[in-house]
Amino acid sequence: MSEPPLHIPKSHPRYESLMIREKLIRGFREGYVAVAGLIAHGRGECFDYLIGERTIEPAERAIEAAAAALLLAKHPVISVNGNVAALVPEDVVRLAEASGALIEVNLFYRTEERVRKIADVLRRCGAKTVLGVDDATATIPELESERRRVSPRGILVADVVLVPLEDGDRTEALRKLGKTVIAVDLNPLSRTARAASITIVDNVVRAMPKLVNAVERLKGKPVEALKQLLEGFDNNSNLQECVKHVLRRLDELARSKLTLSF
Ligand code: PTJ
Repeated sequence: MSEPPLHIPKSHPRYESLMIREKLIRGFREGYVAVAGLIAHGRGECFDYLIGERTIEPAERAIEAAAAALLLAKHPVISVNGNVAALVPEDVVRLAEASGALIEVNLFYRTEERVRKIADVLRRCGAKTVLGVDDATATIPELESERRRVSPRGILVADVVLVPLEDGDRTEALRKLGKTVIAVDLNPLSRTARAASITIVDNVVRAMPKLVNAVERLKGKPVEALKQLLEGFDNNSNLQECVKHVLRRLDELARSKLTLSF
């Protein structure tokens, strides 16, 4: 905790990845990223290495379907936790504006202090309304974790919920309530990835700006075209494609020279 913030030279070969880490460390020091959020990020980084640290084609297709789902929704909600607030707060606000979704803070390791700090981060990025702060008075049935506390104006009545970076239990509970759940998760094998209606297997830092662009691009399209996009998407085969991508990539890597030359 007493370490000074790291100065990362731009020439560092892993500059971008280290900068992302720094955002989470700063959020942790400022008291709104959970300790487990740092562990979760490490797991995410590992899967990002496996997919090649880029948005793969199945993820592009999931982003299109997710944009269509958000635009077709009557009451879309973007759920924000500590990691999302540290990594992509501006994109959350842009996506809410572009899609008409409400923003709600919903935490696994819920403390009122963290909730308030996350709401402040979002407000500083331009969010006008942040639910789940003083109004997390409703509960999601069958869910025992702190994530069960939701806003009666937000997740409780939402038909589509975007849960970037999630732990699996709530996704399952939301699906059981008949909601469409969009997840962003680098691990195609996680419970969240497998329980969601649409899983974007990508890093949230790449996926969120792409999702904003897709919503802006698809906004003027006729409802029928959006429905077709959504109905043509199959999450199971999309996840299979993601796993096949990793298999192919590892197979190619296993046949190539892995050591670096200097
Ligand atoms: O802020 P809180 O209290 O709500 O807590 C948030 C965490 C993330 C700690 C909580 O939801 C949690 O414990 O999540 P898990 O169960 O560790 O799951 C996180 C998932 O996100 C894992 O499958 C990771 O692979 C994945 N992940 C981590 N970083 C990224 C990611 N997916 C996309 N982009 C990332 N940057």
